[in-house]
Amino acid sequence: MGQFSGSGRPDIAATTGSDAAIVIFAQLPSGSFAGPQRYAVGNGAMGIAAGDFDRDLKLDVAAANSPDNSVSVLYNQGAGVFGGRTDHAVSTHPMALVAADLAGSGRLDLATVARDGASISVLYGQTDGSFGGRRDFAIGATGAWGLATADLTGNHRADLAVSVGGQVRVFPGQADGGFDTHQDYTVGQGARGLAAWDLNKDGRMDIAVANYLDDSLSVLYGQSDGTLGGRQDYYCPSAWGVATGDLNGDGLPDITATNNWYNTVSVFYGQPSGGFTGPWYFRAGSGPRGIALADVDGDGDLDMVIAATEDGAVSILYGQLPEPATLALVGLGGLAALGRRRAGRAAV
Ligand SMILES: [Ca+2]
Ligand SMILES: [Ca+2]
Ligand SMILES: [Ca+2]
Ligand SMILES: [Ca+2]
Repeated sequence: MGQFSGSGRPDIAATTGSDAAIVIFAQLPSGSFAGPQRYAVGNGAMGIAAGDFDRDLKLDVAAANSPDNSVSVLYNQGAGVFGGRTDHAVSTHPMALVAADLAGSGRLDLATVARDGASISVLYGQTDGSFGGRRDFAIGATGAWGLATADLTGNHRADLAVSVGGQVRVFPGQADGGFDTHQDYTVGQGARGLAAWDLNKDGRMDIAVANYLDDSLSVLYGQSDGTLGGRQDYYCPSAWGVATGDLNGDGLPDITATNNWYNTVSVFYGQPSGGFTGPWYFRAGSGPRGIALADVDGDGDLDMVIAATEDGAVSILYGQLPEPATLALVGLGGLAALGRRRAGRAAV
């Protein structure tokens, strides 16, 4: 199962920031959305991630509660109804959250990046579907925002990438589920969201990162020696969240980024000769931050799901439509759009 509600269509989950809740929008067979259904989590939930944590074929969800220094886990009891939350302590002021099999155990683990704790906290998936054995890994700086996971070093393990200040720091995965000393790469200032994807289709994972203070998007390409290099920068005003996918269906990965102050989304289209053209701007909600891509309406093309902080709404941009359809008022925070193709994964 890839949907929360089992309707056959992707549903949407979002954190609400100050509201100590996550919200679920369940997509109906008609394509409209029910909800939002609210579920209590800790205070100030920011990051959100989904996955089948207890492997019962029902998609579960977790949120990182920044002022509470905790992660809340909610298990899907069926048909998109979630049980009470289980909280786990993490390092100070968690921001982004990812769910992935970091330890190679076959179970999903949770990792969150702590803005003031200057560390990554990893909660390891246990055989009974719970989380435990927390380990922290030092980032070496405060102010971290974004977190992504992929095999960035080519070591056939899940690595972690963190955006902090004007850098991306990559933590190579180790055999025991731990992470090695970070490798640092300079990007633009005020790095926020980041995404890992093979953007130039050479078989190695790359990184796209939104640089809020520099009004730019940086792309770093995976190199044959396991490092990142060949940085390219693109103008992207007030860049905050990032997501990657082939939006125009030409087989080349594209990049999207929210423009927080400009109430728009930027799209950068991959070029056959390498690199990207853009930005093309599309209107989004007010103060857009989190963005995720999924084929929400099932018509074969990727749609954008955007969480906006100022008007507290989740918006969807369907395929080629120029204007987003506002769903309903919700709060702010991270965002996960979830579909069959994304079972066990989530975008934040
Ligand atoms: Ca489950
Ligand atoms: Ca690549
Ligand atoms: Ca494309
Ligand atoms: Ca679509």
